Amino acid sequence: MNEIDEYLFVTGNKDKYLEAKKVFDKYNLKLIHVDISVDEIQSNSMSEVLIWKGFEISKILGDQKFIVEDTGLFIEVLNGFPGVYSSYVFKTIGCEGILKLMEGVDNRAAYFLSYGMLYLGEGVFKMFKVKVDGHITREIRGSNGFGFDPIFIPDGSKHTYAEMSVDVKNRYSHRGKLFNIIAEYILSRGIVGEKIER
Ligand code: ITT
Repeated sequence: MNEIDEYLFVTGNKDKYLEAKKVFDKYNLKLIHVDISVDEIQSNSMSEVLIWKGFEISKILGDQKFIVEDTGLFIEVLNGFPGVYSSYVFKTIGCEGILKLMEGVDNRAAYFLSYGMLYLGEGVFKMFKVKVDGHITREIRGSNGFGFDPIFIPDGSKHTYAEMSVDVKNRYSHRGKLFNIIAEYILSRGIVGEKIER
């Protein structure tokens, strides 16, 4: 594989990388894990936070092509909480805390929302967005995955993400779908081919 087929995935979360890599492998695109921390702005807009983060990272990586992704879990009965605060809420109250907040609540509807930013160098980027509907369980189920995986069942399945292998989770999940769309975009635009011809 030529080095110009490589894309960097900038994330502090190794599990996110492993899921995304499995999708890119399928397309023969090479995804490399890079962990770079940059200051993040506070905003209710996930895409705004992501664009800011992407541009901060581009100052460090120069014209290398990279992907950043931001995900949140939005629970209907909690007016979208934890949403943009998912990372903080997971670290503080975790899955158990969410289940406690929802004790005795019948409306379990929730969704994962993921934004992906593909940075192509020279200030050019593309944003992608995927939403996956599902519901919150009444108890912790499964031990695979990470984050809110043990309490989220995507529509179309009877299992939580934490009861699925990475391959099965990728078939249902926000991240699986997002990286499929990004890979298809890269290949359909011939971005790899364009670079090779130079
Ligand atoms: P980055 O460095 O890529 O930002 P992160 O772990 O902070 O890594 P996000 O901001 O995208 O990732 O996600 C916010 C939180 O949402 C994260 O800490 C998890 O608890 C949860 N989360 C994200 N993706 C998830 C998934 O696929 N399954 C379960 N929980 C997820």
